[in-house]
Amino acid sequence: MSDSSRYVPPRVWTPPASSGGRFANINRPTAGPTHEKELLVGRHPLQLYSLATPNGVKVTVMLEELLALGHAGAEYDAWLIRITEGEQFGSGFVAVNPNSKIPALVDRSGPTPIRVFESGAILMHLAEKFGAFLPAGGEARAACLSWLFWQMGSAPYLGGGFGHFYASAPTKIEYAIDRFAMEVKRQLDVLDRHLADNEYMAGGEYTIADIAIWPWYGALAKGLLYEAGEFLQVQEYRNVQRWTDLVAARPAVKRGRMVNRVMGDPASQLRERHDASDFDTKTQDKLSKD
Ligand SMILES: N[C@@H](CCC(=O)N[C@@H](CS)C(=O)NCC(=O)O)C(=O)O
Repeated sequence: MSDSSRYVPPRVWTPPASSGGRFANINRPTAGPTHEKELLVGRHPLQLYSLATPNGVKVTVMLEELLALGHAGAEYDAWLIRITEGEQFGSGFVAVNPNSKIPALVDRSGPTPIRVFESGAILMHLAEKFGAFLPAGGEARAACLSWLFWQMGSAPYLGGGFGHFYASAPTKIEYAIDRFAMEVKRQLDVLDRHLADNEYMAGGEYTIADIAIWPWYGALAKGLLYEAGEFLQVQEYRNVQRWTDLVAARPAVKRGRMVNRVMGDPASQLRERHDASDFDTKTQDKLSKD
């Protein structure tokens, strides 16, 4: 790797042998599959291919919320995609998501399967399909969609910007960390001011805006992302703390965050979910006793 303070970009960029950093092995400058691998299909109408990162958790929380409301059509199989092993580049996954990123959903409830990728699109697809967690119209719908798309535009500065340079990059670059810490603190303040006057993101009602924002900014507020709680003084954002606790207390949220999880307490890891009873019988602590 070159000394970044002396780096002069050449006229034409060529990929380095290794860019360093924690995710260097999955970075490449081209799209498309790297190998043949079909996706498995279970018995439920909805097939999810994912991992319990913040983007993945949005969808499993949504599905668990829909099931909790009694929508049997939201039954799902959640298959594990290990992105650090390059499984997002298998031919079957790329056919569902040409962008090779989790989460990806195939809705098999109709005559022809419908593929949906991008977590925001998946949340909207499910909300519209079941008529839930997306207000029907007026100010509440506009607020819900505004905050949903705020999350889609903002989180890359948190993950790809701040998280990358603070926690994953091979060298600590003060300029980059300052730039993205500034932006992330600004984003937390945006949320904090809004949540001072609103119980949930879209007003009085829990919606897909909360479901999208909580896995990123709730985790950040609790110091669970990038071990950056003290660095960013997250406890100062009192209204974000209140809302984070409110969302975290929901039973469907507690279940949704366990699905496709491969890290942490074994009792919190339900690596694949194919039945509601799996939460009681198939978590890693139970499986490893077999
Ligand atoms: N905007 C996308 C982001 C998805 C995304 O970045 N997924 C990451 C995990 S959180 C991923 O699959 N990364 C694998 C890779 O970049 O190769 C969404 O909201 O669905």
